[in-house]
Amino acid sequence: MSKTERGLFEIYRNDPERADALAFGRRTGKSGHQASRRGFLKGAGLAAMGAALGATIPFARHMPGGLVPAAFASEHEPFVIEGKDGLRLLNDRPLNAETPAHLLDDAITPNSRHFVRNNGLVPDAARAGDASGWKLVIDGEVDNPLSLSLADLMNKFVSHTLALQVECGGNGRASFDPPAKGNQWSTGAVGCARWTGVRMADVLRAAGIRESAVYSGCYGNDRHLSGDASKDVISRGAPIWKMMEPHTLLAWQMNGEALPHWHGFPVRIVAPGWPGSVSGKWVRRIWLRDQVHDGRKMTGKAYRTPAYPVAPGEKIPDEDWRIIQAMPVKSLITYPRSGAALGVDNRVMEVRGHAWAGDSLVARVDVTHDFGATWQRAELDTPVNRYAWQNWRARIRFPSKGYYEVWARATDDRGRMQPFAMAWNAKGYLNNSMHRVALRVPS
Ligand SMILES: Nc1nc2c(c(=O)[nH]1)N[C@H]1C(S)=C(S)[C@@H](COP(=O)(O)O)O[C@H]1N2
Ligand SMILES: [Mo]
Repeated sequence: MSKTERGLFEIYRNDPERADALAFGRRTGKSGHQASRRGFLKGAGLAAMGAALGATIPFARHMPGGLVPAAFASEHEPFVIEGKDGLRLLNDRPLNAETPAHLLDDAITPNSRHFVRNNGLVPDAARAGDASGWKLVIDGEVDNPLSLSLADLMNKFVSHTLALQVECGGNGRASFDPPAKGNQWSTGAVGCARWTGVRMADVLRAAGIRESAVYSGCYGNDRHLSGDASKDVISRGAPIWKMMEPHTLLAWQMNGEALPHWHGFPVRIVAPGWPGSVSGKWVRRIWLRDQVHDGRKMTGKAYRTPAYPVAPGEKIPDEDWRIIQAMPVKSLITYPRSGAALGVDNRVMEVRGHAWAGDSLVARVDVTHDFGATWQRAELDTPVNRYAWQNWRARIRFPSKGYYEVWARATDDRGRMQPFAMAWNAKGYLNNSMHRVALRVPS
């Protein structure tokens, strides 16, 4: 499985025949059909697109030029990943796997469906489920450095259970045009599990956090891909105020079970609403710093975006890169599954999903079934607790048979809204463009 798989948009532009083969490629190969599908976006036009979709497009007049129908997003074969169900594998070493949108339909993401983003290799003790040798050190800008066992964490502090959403900073990277290098996450590097643990703030206070502490630095027990034990895999952190928020946890349970080895057994940080990379797994040390942490993947361009919008290829001076903090407002359609057909006598359908907004609240979600010409407000739930994603649903009436797309667009409580297409950035972070699903209404 290649890391450099490109977005369909770019492939369509450069090589429409290959794009068609990718989008339609069926291993059984019905060659008669393939011929009529070739490069239709290059000129064969609407009739060919309708033929390829197997339905006419009632709202074709609203379709933006060059739009690649969501029905063409390639279907990947699910791989078998221990403890996981139906995830799409991006990489096996390190393991990177995302969840197809329709498998994220649950209000709380089950362990078997939570995405995995590893930068290195799972520690052996985690794989064996052995916490006996595990310690967490809190040091740096503290009066009273601590070394805690799992039993210390469980017994000396009050535990809390919260539903918290974690999203990789690179989620959505696959739909950047031109493509951005890195794992080609489509929409599935996000989840909202119930995490049990202690407040990071309680532990930092017990360590006698000093006024001089401004930033955290996290170190984990995972192993560098090179096998070199002196190399850190990743060591990120956040301003102290984020660590002191009551929703930032040191968690040892995920949905009522010990943390699965993929997710940081025995203990991980959960710093919700920020790039997932701040939620350090297999944590062994939290170093409080009197400056911005400069560990691996904190410096340079890692998890940073330019301070202003840039054109592809533009050079950005080093001092103009900013560390990503809260993730942007976003939504996902988890039902129906893209590509679904409605029942024969049924032109009304409930569409539903989740929405979240970094450290803000989602204020509204709107849906469209006519390529954005008209919008309908969805019913939106409040979160079960702060930093949980919010569920929404809408009933859509489709006026006639044909091909439709449903798009969802969330707006946060500061008026920030998801764009149709996100401005490009070199590292492919923060893509919160609207999620689209393809639907067919039969005659
Ligand atoms: N020690 C360690 N912590 C880590 C990582 C890692 O590779 N090593 N990956 C980070 C990244 S980039 C993300 S998006 C989240 C993913 O968490 P998950 O695998 O539990 O979904 O873990 C973060 N914590
Ligand atoms: Mo990530």
